[in-house]
Amino acid sequence: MIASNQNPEIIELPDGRLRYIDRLLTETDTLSHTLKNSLHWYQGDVYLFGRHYQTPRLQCWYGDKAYTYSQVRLAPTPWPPLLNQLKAIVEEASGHAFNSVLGNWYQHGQHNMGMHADNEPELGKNPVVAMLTFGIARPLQFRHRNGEDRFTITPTDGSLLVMEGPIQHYWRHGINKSKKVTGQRTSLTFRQIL
Ligand SMILES: [Mn+2]
Repeated sequence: MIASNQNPEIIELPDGRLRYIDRLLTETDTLSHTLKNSLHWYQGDVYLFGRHYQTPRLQCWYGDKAYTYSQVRLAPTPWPPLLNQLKAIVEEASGHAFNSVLGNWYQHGQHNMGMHADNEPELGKNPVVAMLTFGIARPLQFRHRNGEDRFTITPTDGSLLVMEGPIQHYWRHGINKSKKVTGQRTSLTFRQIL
């Protein structure tokens, strides 16, 4: 893994902002392999509309404080050294501090992430979420709550995408299922829990 020093591309959306660094990390194969093999991945359980569902992807969670995600409480978990190292790189590149990370592992095209906003109260007023992507690129869809504005970005291997400003209030984001997907994607989404 090599961390580069690049200026981010700034994407101004109505009511939100993204910053994107295309190749923050290069030579990610070993890193990606290690993350898949060493982190504590599990099939998550979400509670929506009065029912429990298995998440259609694997997840992992590490953080200094408890976090409630889709009404499931995640207990504080110590950081493995590799994740600490990645956290430091992401903090340096984004200019924000983080104390938790939620990982997602999309093993095939039927794994997806429904449209949602990362707007839990413990993330504060304007949550900053910084996403590292490994593996194949899958489109991340953004939909404004006004029902009109849309935006799609396809974060590539080794990229960093930072969501900031009021974006979590006005926009939802998600990853669709696709029959065309030919490989696996993992992401690490760093957050600051207050
Ligand atoms: Mn999210």
